[in-house]
Amino acid sequence: MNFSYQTLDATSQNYSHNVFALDVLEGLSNDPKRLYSKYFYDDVGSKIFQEITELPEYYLTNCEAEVLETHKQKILDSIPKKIRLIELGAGDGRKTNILLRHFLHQGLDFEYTPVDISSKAMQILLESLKNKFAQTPLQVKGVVAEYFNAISWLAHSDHITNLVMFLGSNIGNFNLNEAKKFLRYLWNSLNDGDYVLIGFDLKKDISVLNAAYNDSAGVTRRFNLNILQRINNELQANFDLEKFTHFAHYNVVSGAMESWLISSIQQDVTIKSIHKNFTLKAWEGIHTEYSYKYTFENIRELAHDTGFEISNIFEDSHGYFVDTLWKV
Ligand code: AVJ
Repeated sequence: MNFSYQTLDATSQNYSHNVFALDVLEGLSNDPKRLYSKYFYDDVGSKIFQEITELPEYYLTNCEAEVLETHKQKILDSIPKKIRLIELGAGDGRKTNILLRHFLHQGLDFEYTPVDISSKAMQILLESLKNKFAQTPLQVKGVVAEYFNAISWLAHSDHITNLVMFLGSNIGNFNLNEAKKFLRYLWNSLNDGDYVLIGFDLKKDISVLNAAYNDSAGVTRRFNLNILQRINNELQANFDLEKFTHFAHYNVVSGAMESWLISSIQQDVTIKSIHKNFTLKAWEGIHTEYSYKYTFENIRELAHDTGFEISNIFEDSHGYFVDTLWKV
């Protein structure tokens, strides 16, 4: 058993701090105002997201766990006996444990490389893996980085077949163009014969979608508001969080759940670290997230347009969620 992690340079404190400030400046200057959803995942936000995955309304995590549990052997049968398992946006690794345990049990020769944007989340993940896999030969080499940086870093590696996992419908945060850009970049960084396992949340009954992003315990509201708290903390701003409403709805045209924070009053916000003031009008919204939903046809088109070949589609019993195995 061997566990370690490294932080890629580009995510080091100073650099990411400036980029955060610039992205906030650009986003709040936009009409409508917007913030990038990747900024949800500071240490606090990663923890709140983990709470979301345990909500009864947030079906995605349980459905995907069911998919992985049901199809773990088929996934294993589809890949070589020696691989490197890379997971983008690993989070707390709860679903991945299903595969790790099965792969170890069946004697797959592999090393696990979780990638996450939050170093705290990475530390917690390594701790939990240490506890769960103490008696096993599991090798873990984590990377704290954003997706694109991680991919270009991983491109340097060779010889061994990669299986890149991008689970949980993380891809849903990208619009179609961003998803294509990301997948082409991934395709180009990988080698012939490498695999990608991607989770997609399927288009479904709107009431199921709405409930998942408007949970009754208000955890998603806290998750959404945390992005403003983060700006208050890190960029010395003064958003009045109490005066914001969490609003999430399905956009039929784009096929995405959209999350907004809507100010119920006019607010003059000062962001000291970038010397900027912004005015939010009463009932003005800040867009914070897209969670795109897919049909099978959307998925086939996406794979086709980015160079991949779909080798398998694994669906849960509700028809809510799929994990799809793609080949380079
Ligand atoms: C982690 C991006 C898959 O979009 O469903 C959960 C994040 N946002 N509730 C999603 C999220 C609100 C989640 N992903």
